[in-house]
Amino acid sequence: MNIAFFSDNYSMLQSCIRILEQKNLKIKPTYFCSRFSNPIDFVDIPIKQIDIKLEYQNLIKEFDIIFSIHSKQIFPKELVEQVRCINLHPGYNPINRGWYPQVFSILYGLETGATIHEMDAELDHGPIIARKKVTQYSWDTSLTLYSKIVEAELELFEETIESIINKTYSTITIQEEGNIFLKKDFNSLLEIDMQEIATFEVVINKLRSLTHGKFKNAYFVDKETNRKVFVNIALEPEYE
Ligand code: 0FX
Repeated sequence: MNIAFFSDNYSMLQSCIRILEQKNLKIKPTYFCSRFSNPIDFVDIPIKQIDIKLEYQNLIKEFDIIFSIHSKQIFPKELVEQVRCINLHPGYNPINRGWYPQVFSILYGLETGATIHEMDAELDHGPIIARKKVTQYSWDTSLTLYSKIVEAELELFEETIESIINKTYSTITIQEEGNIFLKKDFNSLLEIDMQEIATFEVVINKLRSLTHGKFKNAYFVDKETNRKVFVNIALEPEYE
């Protein structure tokens, strides 16, 4: 069986490949990334950069299943209608479809988790094969929540991969459309308006939603020098 894996996230793809190897499945995998990635960053994974919009007709001929493992490309309607395309999403569909789901979950107090689903022409949409919620705490930041979500995604991948290959799974379809968050929604959060009045709860939630390791997300502009000053928050619950 010819299976394509589209990814723009090296560590996610590497973890999925490890799972495939452990299961010793009879598949012929091919790896693709988008122009948003540099194939060199995929180190040991032989990956080819392609534009899915230009190549989808060849993909239809060549592959039985196509996986999106954090691929930054939009899959064309013709492709998802003619080949079984499966998306591994770092959000709990349909609550947080789209970009950086955990950021918006923290910000708006939404549940989150991971979903593996058949793709249709809409973003992070289509019959759900399996989904898993992840527990959130008031001290989670984007990074700590994201790490738990990735773990849940890999568990889902491991639990469902055989049934996906053998097409023995069942799906559920959710009627509600849920929420979609886009990259521009994330970008619009980054500049802090120093004159805005808010409760500590709102401020702390906003800062923890934008605190993700070394990423420079939230910032204010220093009045004197006009330089951006990046802001992260450190949170530590007491021992139980
Ligand atoms: O690969 P990925 O984890 O996922 C993203 C989207 O969230 C997902 O919905 C989509 N299907 C996929 C194609 O792209 O994204 P990443 O590796 O670029 O970022 C991982 C996390 O890092 C993100 O959830 C938030 C954080 N981050 C990332 C960047 C680039 C930041 O906080 N700031 C940033 O500038």
